[in-house]
Amino acid sequence: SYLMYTLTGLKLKNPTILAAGVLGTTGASLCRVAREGGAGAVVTKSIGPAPKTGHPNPSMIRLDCGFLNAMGLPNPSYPGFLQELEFAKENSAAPVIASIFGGTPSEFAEVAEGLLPSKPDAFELNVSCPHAEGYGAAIGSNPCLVEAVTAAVKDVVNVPVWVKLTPNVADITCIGNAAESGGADAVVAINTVKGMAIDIESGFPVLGNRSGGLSGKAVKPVAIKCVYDLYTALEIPVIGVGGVSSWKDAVEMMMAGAAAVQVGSAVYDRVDVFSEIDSGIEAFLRRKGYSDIKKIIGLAHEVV
Ligand code: RRO
Repeated sequence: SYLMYTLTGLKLKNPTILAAGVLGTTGASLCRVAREGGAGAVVTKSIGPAPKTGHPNPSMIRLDCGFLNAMGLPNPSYPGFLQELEFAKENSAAPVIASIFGGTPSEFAEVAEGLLPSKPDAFELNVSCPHAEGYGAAIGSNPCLVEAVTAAVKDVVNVPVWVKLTPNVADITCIGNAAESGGADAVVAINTVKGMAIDIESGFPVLGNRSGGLSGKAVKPVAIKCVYDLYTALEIPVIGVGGVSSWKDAVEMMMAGAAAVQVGSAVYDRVDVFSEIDSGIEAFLRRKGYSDIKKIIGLAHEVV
């Protein structure tokens, strides 16, 4: 098929991947996204070193332009997730990537090692949650820490390691370079954009945590710019994520430089968004006379 290719050593049947967080908390839902949804790969909800209940409700709000969330990294910790990951690995129609987080390089390594028995196809290091005291952007905005976290995980695993970046920094390419120096096999851009919404009748911020991360349509141009800049700055592949809900969005992200695209918010409206995007990309390639998908990756950089 037009869409098959290899990404950081993983064979994918298409370039559309389930983003971390969305429908990624159980093995069964990951499998559903792979089979019914048609995703080329699936990423889990981020898993950490200790169980966390997350932030108080409401923790996710639908806005006109996307979603605002402050889930607060709810997860059962790596021992509690092993069975789910194992189920996903045994039954998924596509590669399964374990998203992990920690507060230090050694905690990241501990979580990665702890999940290895379930044989994830790759790891995605979440150094970019915008509202996670000590866990998220505190690490992801510090190049030295990003390099150390990446190197610590690379040291203990033999599968590809992707590093998910935050857009809430002055220059995302510095952080991307740090991940590459640490040995990352790919970067993923972007995690959510810091945001807030206030209910004017009560005067209260709408999220239980007051502020959180914005995703969906509103963030697509931010993601496109980040991917475009990272494509120029790095040698490793850039995986694009942020506001993709149609094949046109996916093609745009790939032209910016994305080697593959992740879909998050749009999955809440329809799990088969992956198949829909893939058919659209395939028809576009055919119409434009491109023999395979690699022809459009970074195309926007060639136009003078
Ligand atoms: O769980 C969350 O609140 C969360 C995470 Br870990 C993340 O990486 N990004 C996000 O928007 N929310």
